[in-house]
Amino acid sequence: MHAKTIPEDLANARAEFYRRIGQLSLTPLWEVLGALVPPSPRPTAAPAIWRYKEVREHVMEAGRLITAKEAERRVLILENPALRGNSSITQSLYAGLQLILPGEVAPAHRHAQSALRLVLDGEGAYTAVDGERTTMRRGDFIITPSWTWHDHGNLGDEPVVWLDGLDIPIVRFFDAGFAEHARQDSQQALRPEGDALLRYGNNMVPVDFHQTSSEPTKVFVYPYAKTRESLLGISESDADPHFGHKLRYVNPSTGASPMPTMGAFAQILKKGFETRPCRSTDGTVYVCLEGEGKAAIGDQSFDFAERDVFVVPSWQMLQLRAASDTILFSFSDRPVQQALGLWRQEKT
Ligand code: GTQ
Repeated sequence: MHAKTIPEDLANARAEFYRRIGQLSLTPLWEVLGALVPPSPRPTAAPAIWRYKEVREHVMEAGRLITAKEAERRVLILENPALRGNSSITQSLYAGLQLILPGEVAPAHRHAQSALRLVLDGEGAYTAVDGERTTMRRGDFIITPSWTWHDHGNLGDEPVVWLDGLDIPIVRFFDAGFAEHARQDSQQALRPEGDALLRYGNNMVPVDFHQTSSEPTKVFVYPYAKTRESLLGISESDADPHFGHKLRYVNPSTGASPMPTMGAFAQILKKGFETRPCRSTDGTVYVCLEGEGKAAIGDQSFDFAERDVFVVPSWQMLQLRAASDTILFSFSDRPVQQALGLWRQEKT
């Protein structure tokens, strides 16, 4: 409600009324309506960037202070500076940098929360999902859908770091979180590496396999080599003024997002390209996989380089400029908002 001047005795009567009804856990809507039903989104999340060259040494220091097994997951959470203490990068999403050292195992567990990984640094690690391993290569996009068993390990000789994206705040919002530890740290291999891609990832699926659009894909790895091939292959054609060349990852058997709660995207911006400003209601986490550039987010501006992570809160105008050929990965809660009829985008 707008602050109007009202007679003092009326103001006192109201205040006394609020106090009295407060004892019955009642509160007047008219004092909060404007904040509850704003004319446009007012995200509490702030634009922010985590520069890999600054955070890497701290991720490595965590590796000297705690083992992957003791930590269960050795992760430094990327906490939005305006949401400290919430383990959130946006209102609905969690992100973190996970480290696994040579010889280590992050023991098998499963949970209601869905996770995605984007491999940033190092070689030789694997993730196993429901009995199948996949080698983690830089830029690979790997998913562990809700309630799938997953463990990570490092068979190589260098530290491996990836970005985790989870729907932790969404599941927390619904108070719908469950989790379980497996009896064994590493899952028994039920299928050879590559099996899921062969069965579900080659524009074919098993003959009697059908899914609804809310089911996650069985394709749990989207190799960067394929993503890159597509982006580079189309990059000489006309660019979209707002997105450059931008593709979304799909569940190939439904066309929906790989998992129901998080959508993921990859785009290429050629050297010197500047996108026109655009905003959408899905707060989005970006990762620079190749190249470098500048991201203008609302009234702030960030220079980004390879492996940097930055966050664009809901309804903040985003304008990207590529200083060299640049490939960006991004993820958001877009499929949730679309399923609920809430998602909006504005191009200017
Ligand atoms: O790899 O299973 O960053 O369970 C947070 C929670 C990673 C994981 C996170 C998790 C994981």
